[in-house]
Amino acid sequence: MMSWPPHMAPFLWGVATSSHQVEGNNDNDWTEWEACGHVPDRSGASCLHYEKYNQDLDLIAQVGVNAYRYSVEWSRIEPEPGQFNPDALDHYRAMTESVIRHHLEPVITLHHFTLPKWFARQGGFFHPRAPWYFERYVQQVLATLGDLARFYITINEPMVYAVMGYGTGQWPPGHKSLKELWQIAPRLLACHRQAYHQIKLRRSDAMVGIAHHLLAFEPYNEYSWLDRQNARILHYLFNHRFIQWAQNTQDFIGVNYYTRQYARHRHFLVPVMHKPGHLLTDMGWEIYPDGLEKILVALKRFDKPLLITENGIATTNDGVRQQFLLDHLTAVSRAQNQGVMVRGYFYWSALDNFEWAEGFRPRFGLIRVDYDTQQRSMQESAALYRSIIDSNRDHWPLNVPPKPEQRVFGL
Ligand code: IFM
Repeated sequence: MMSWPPHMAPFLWGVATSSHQVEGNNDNDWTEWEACGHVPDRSGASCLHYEKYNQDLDLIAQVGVNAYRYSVEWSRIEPEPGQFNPDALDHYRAMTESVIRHHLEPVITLHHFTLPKWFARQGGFFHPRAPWYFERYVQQVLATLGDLARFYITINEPMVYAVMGYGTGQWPPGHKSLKELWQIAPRLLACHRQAYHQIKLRRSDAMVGIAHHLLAFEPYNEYSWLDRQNARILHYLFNHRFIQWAQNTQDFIGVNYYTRQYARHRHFLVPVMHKPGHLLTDMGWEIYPDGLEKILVALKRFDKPLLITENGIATTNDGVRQQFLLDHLTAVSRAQNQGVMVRGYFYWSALDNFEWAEGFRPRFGLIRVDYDTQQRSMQESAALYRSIIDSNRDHWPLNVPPKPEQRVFGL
């Protein structure tokens, strides 16, 4: 098994964002999609993180984390094919230097859903030369950031990208095609592999992985054999298949976990979001911490270090967020007690941000953003996160749950 770098902090405690969701003023396939009225809001200025990153990093450092996961925006770096924008590259270098000055380990995502318009117009990842285009872009990023950053996530949530863009058509390019849904995943894998080797070539000690969105699939009716089989198939196709394919080109497995969905044989391969009566987030997702433990334990078979690259909740009730954080970290600690090698946890998200087809309504941030004034304010959950981190810096496995009487949440 690939060992974790010994010079690393024992556990990466982090927060995460992605370029298009926070930067503001991007110009990519998503801004085109927004302009066509497919989604309720346009990302517009968003959080102006592109300009305000120093101020945001001051706040992020106050949360007590030792790592920051963010993405670099391909459309800024390569606005026209083969033309690399030195200003954008300088920007990400300056930002990464600032991340390090704030005593944060940079964890850099190379593709987080958005594409340069020229690449999208040529078919995006379906272009026959897509792996080569992606590799050329990654080369530029590594030439700029390779000496500063060790951790890279090549692709964020390949299966979500496939389903939303080519299955349900809710995201660009808006296709609803079973054939394309089936074919896009191997294309993404080819790009990942090419990027993986390119990164290793430039920095042999780099830690490279993919951030996978993993859902806790369970049978709608646990007494139905057909529902149980349907759940197993979904679990394989959505959760494990890509990980298995990438087994030899991943130094860690990135886990983005949010919720459970139910498999029903009457809706083959189309899961039901939740059952009546469940406590839901502002995304309409069930809160299900046990699912995280199950997902982590099921990943033991891949024998790789795990980074929880995203876990968080959209809510305007910060008490619920605090409970969510505690319950999910407790689930992580239960998984660790079963021998699962979790090496980091990143809360999604550092800041409130542009939530794709849901626009600005869902509030995921530990730091609240007033979009009219661009004022930031720390949520109380940020202080709770800090206290958990402070008491677990060198603790293995995590010792998360405070005594029950200390739990005060506005539920
Ligand atoms: O906001 C997204 C993020 O871009 C990818 N993972 C899930 C988050 C919440 O939906």
